[in-house]
Amino acid sequence: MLYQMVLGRRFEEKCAEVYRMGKIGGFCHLYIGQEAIATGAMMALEPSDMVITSYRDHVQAMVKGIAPEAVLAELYGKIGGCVKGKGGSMHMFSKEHEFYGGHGIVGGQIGVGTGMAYAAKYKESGQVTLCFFGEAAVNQGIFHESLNMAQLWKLPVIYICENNHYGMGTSQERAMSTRNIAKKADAYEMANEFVDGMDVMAVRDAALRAIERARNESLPTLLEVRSYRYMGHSMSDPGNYRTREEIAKYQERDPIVLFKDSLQEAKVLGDKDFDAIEAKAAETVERAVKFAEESPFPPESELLTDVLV
Ligand SMILES: Cc1ncc(C[n+]2csc(CCOP(=O)(O)OP(=O)(O)O)c2C)c(N)n1
Repeated sequence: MLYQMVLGRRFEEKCAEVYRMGKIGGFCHLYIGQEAIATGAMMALEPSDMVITSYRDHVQAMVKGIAPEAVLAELYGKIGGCVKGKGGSMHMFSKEHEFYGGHGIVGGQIGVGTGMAYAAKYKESGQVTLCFFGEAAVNQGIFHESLNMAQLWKLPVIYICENNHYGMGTSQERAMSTRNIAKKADAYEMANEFVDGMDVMAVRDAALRAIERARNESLPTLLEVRSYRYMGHSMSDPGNYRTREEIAKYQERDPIVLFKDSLQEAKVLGDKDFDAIEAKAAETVERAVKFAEESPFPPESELLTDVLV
């Protein structure tokens, strides 16, 4: 889990670097600060379980098993990308890895994820669905419609609200009448939990409880996982709506540092082990950059394949 978080962080730092060099075009939303959520929740899944998320999807895609090379090449718009360079940053996808996007419409994936869980139940496949979204998506009607149906139809789905406190430049306080998102599930008599998103083990434990409920009882759960994004909403956001002090306050509880310290305290991780993790992550990122740089752009013949027209 520590390696996955470090890889996610170093990968996205590289994304920011190459974005500024003009290698990546269009939107690019980074996950830096939130790594413990994808890592803790998704590493508790079976490989056959399904995941769907929003546009902040690079780290989720890698934790689900999509190669960093394929994620970075996708960001570059190259043919070696996981969707042949046609999706870009917001639309990572791999049926092979049971990873169903990457969605740009805020909250849109909540309805699709609920449908995926319905399909799994109908087909008796035994798969659990993890559906990630931000706190701003909770104000969308589809969140409420989906939770109602999931509880009514007893669907094996886990809704993970990644509460990073801001929807673009709007703070949660300015947009939502209540602070407590987990409790919204009470309206549907759905199990719910509040989770510290800076603590990867707390996320994993809560995810395991929800996964067991989904797999063994076919019941949904809403997890509100509180975290913070260190970067702007996207690469084009200078983030003037929050202070340096506020960012620094959250960085004091950085999820990677917290987990590393707890492993060192428990004497299961030495300094050299951590250096080896950093070195492996750096090497993996460099390999991904080389692959993305060398991968060609899609040929013209690809223009109309895999595209709904
Ligand atoms: C239906 C819809 N409305 C508005 C937007 C514009 N928009 C893009 S991201 C965003 C903020 C979403 O914030 P949140 O759901 O909390 O996720 P986060 O970006 O914090 O991960 C908005 C309003 C959109 N993409 N879709």
